[in-house]
Amino acid sequence: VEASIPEPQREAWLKNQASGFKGKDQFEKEVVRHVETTLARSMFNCDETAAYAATSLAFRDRLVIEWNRTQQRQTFADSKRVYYLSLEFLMGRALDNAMLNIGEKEVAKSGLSELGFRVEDIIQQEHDAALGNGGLGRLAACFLDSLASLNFPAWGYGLRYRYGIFKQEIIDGYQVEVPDYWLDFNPWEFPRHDVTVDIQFYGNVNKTTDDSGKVTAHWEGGETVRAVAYDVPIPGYATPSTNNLRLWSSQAASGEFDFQKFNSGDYESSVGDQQRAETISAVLYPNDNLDRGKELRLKQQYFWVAASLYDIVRRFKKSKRPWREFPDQVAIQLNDTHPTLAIVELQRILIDLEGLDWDDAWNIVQQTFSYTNHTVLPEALEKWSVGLVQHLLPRHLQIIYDINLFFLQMVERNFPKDREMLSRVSIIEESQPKMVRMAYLAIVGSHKVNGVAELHSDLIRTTIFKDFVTIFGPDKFVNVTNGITPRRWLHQANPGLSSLIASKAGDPEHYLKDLTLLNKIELSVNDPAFRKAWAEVKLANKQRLADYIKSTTGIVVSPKALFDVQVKRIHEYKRQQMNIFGVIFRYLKLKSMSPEERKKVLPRVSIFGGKAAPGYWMAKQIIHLINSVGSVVNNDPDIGDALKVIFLEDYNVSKAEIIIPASDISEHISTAGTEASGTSNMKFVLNGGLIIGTCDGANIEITREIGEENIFLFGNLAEDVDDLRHKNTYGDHKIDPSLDKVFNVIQSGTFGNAQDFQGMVSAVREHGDFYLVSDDFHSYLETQELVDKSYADQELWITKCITSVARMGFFSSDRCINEYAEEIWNVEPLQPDTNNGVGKGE
Ligand code: NTF
Repeated sequence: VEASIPEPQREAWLKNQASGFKGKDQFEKEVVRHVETTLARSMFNCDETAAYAATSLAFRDRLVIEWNRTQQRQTFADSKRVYYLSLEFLMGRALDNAMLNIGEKEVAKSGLSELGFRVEDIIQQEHDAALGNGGLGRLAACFLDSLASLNFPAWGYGLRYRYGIFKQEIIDGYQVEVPDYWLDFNPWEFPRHDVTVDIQFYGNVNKTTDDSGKVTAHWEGGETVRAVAYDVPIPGYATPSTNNLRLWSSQAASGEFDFQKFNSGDYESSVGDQQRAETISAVLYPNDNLDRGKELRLKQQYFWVAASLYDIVRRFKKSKRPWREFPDQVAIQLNDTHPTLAIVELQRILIDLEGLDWDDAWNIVQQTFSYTNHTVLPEALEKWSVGLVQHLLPRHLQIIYDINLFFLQMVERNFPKDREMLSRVSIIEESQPKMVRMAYLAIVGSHKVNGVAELHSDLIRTTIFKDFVTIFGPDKFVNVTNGITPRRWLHQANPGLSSLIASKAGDPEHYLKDLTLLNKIELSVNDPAFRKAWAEVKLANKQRLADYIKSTTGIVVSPKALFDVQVKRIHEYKRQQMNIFGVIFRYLKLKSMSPEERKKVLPRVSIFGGKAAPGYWMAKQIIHLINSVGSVVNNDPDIGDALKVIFLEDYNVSKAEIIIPASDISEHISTAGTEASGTSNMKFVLNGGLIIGTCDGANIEITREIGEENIFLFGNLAEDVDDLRHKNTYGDHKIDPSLDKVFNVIQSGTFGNAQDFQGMVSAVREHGDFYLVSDDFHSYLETQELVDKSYADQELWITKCITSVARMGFFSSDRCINEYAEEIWNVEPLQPDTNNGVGKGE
């Protein structure tokens, strides 16, 4: 590209190259310039919103320059790229992260202070980018941070929802959903009105035969919707590498409304097409671990997948390489089954549009894709009715049938004796109506399938995907245990702890890039000064949360109390109901004590947070019970500080950054075998909190790393769950006596109308207790008592915390991304110093 520009012009460009601010003075100059010109304001009316806008724009200028250079470098190197396809990216705020990753937070702090602002206040002006539900979307965001920090050439592809996950308000103890319109001012995205793809839906398929007898399918007619690219720069930490997240927005293909209708006076329907097209990317589906099979969701999936593949293929074709080299240039990771149609779409492009033979095309497809499974819950495994796919994507359904046919023929050849295997593994479920099993399609079309923690990967190999291990062999199924970015989840969320760690583990630029260096702090575990500083950091973080609780709920909690936190999506399998039943049990115990006895107990603050999917009735009931218990307990004069119950509304990424560093103990108490990994468990331990949890997901590997003396494990094991469920339904289901007591109190109306909570009680008492709340309750209460006892010995507690943090290095998402790169993608980083002649000019 560069060589084609004549020398004199080239010189003029290079001489005038943009550079962004350097140092505090230039930073201030840029902020003032943006206030005065971009925002058309002045020092007399620059409020915090305007200061946030100007600061972001100054940082954005810096980002864009490195972003352009990185993209040029990657284009020039033409090496293999990773494409991470995810329907969710739960990014949270960008400004603080940009400051830290670029390494200019101190400059911003002193610059803003000279202009009359506190950097903390300015950061808080930003609206979270909440394009995700929970762990799956946040994992995608952590991966983007690691990919850029490790200099991998990688793009994320997603949807630019106009409304992210709803905002939660708690009114009279009930969840109320409020739309999250977050795009009012978003300096972090760049609309690319020149990067568009027209996406087809509906229509029909015609086949033609040429002279040689070759049959070609043509997908014709139907509706067209335009995808417009919006790009978001993703800065790496302590590296100039800045990757791209491309989010697609939908609009009417004509770009305008129907003039004919408009001119004939039919104003309302004239904008109909436009509105229908815009609906596709309008809103994120608010379900976590649940598949609802709605047509609009399938439209979202195809819209996003088709636009992304078109983009990827367009980039590949520029290199003029033969098609067989496609998998050497492109690795596509499917984040859950949501983008599985990409497998079908690439096959369609190769055979229908590029004229490849089926087998050659299919080889390319399989080598290109890999699939991550994030759940074994049957209600979350995606299936689409054949009728719906046929209607919306007629050509794709034909290809799915062909994929299935060739796959089943192979299975039949290799396993002729197992006739039932065919119906078990068929991509088409022969139900009424027939369904396309997306996970099976994803497995068949990928070269690797991974689970997200060891237990989970074992479970998918031995249960839901067992037959596929037999068919494809065990090497196709691998484990990559999840990780979290220590930049956001330690350095940014907990600056106090980060600098204390840095005093032992070396500067942040070092240990945040190689988190195993944390083990150095274990040498100081007995150093009194270090321990004292450690306790002070925790207390300050708890004070910060106590202030936040006071300002949002009006409730005063003591930072000296034990902070017990459960923040995550509300779900029966995550068992917030067990937690609140435990809180009620504690309350009853306190009530039965004499005032003197009560004074001796260790005060506890039970903190909850999390959203319920709007249609998830039981989850909403759980929220209601937590709030109802809170209003009784918090206002009971007998109880005082001994117990407080707090529900923090609208839990999201930026609130997590305040809550997590303040926890003493956090709860990760899913029924064994249901939580694929969990990632907040890692965040809590990394921030010097201990955890109480079941033998589930990544809890098991956390235990292995930090030592079982440093974690409070309880409850039945995954291998016993089936038998227990069977016993609960068909055998003698005796409720745990303590739980029975709790239920009786709920039913007596102590926490308001007993009818309101009947569903939660009868799920356990009468409907088989599917989540084993009663089976685990005794062990849960005992372990909570052990937590109290352990906390009373502060010296031992701090030892446990320091030791645990020291041993958490494994859970960096950098480790995780390196495993994907090596075992699944076969890609290498592109070092920013290997400039290849582009991007120079300093
Ligand atoms: C979630 N899965 C799991 O429930 C979590 O345990 C896990 O930590 C995250 O994925 C990230 O791997 C889902 O949200 C889904 F969609 F698969 F149900």
